[in-house]
Amino acid sequence: MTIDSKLKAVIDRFVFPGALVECAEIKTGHINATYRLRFVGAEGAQREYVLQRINNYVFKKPDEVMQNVRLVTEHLSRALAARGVDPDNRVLRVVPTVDGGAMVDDGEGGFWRAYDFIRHAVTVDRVQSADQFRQIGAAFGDFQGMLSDFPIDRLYDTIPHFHDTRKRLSDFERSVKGDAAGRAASVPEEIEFIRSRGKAMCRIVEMLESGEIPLRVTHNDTKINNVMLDKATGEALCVIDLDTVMPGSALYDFGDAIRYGACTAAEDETDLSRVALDIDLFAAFAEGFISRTADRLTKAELENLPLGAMVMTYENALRFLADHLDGDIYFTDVDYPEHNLSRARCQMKLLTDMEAKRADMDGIVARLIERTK
Ligand code: GN1
Ligand code: MG
Repeated sequence: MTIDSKLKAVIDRFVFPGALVECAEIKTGHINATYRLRFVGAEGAQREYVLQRINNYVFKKPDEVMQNVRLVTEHLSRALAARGVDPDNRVLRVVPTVDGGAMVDDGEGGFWRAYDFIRHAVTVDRVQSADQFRQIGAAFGDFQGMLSDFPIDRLYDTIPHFHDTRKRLSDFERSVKGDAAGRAASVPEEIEFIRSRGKAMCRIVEMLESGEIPLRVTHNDTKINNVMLDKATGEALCVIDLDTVMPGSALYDFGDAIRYGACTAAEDETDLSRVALDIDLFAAFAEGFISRTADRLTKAELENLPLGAMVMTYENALRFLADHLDGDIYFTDVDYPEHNLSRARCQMKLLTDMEAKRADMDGIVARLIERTK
C-alpha cells in the first residue's frame, strides 16, 4: 500500500488501533475529501474508519463544526440508549486525536476528523422503492425527534445564514451584478425564474422570525445518501454527514430530502422532460417522517412540510445558478462548463412540478397528520 506521506502524518495523529493496511479515497458528495481506512490489530481484528478533510472554504470554523458534531452524536447516543438501543453502528462516533481533540489541523489549511466506519451498510444515491424511502423518512424523523429536547443555544451556527432565503437572494443579486464569469447575459430566463418567486420562498424565514415555527436542531443535508442502510435487510441504521447540523427548521430537513429523493431524475439531469416530483415517493417519505415526529413538531410545522420541499428546491436552484454566475467557485465538482447551470435548471423544473402538485402534497400531509391523532 502506497500512501501519501502527508496523509500518513495526519492519520498518525488519531487514536487508531493497530497497523494501517488500507487507505482508499471514497468519491462522494460535493464538499469534503473522504478516505476509508482499515487497521489490523494485534489479534488480527480489523477495524475500519472514515477519515475526512473538512472543506474549510465552506466551513470557516471547523472546530465549531466538530463541537456541534460531538454534542449532537453524544445526545443521540444517550437518546438511543434510553430507548434500550445499542448506539454502536447507529450513531457516528468521533475518533479522538492523540491530544484528546476531535480534529487534526495539518498546518497547511487542512482540518481532518475521523469516525468509526458504519459496518454492513450501504448508501443509495437514488431511491429504489417507496418502502425504502419511507424508512429513510422515519430515520430523519427519528433524528429530529431524538434531538427535540437538545438545548439549541449550545449549537454554533457553523455556516451563518445557510438557509436564510432572504440573504441567499441578496447574494444572488450580487452574483448577477458582479457577473464574474461573464455568463449573466446567457441566462435571463433562469434569473427571472429566481426573482419571480423570491418573496413567496422567504416564507419559512418569516415564520421563524415571527415565532410561528420554532428553531430546531437541523441536519441540513438530508439527501438519501446520508442515511446508511443495512446491507442485508435494507433497514435504516445511521444518519451521517453531520457537518451542517445547526439551528434551523424541521421544514428544511423534510424539504431537502424530498427535493433530492422524490425527484424522478438525478440532480444534474439535462433532459428536463425527465424531471418531476414523484408524488408516491413524496407520500412514502412523508408517512415515515410524520410517523416519528407527529408528537414532536407543532401543527404549523407539520402543515408546512410541503412548503419546505419547495423552498429547499428553490434554494438549490438559486445556489447552483449563483455559482454558475460566479464561475463555479462553491460547487467546484463540475464535469463541464455548464454543469452548475444544468443543476440549476433541473431544480427549477422540479420546483415548477411541485407548484403544480402543491394541492396533492398538502392533501397527503393533512391525511397523514389526521391519521396520527
Ligand atoms: C452540498 O456535499 P453535499 O453533496 O453533501 C451542499 C448542500 C446542497 C448539496 C446539493 C455544505 O452537499 O447544501 O444542497 O450540495 N452542502 C453544503 O447537492 O453547502
Ligand atoms: Mg453534505
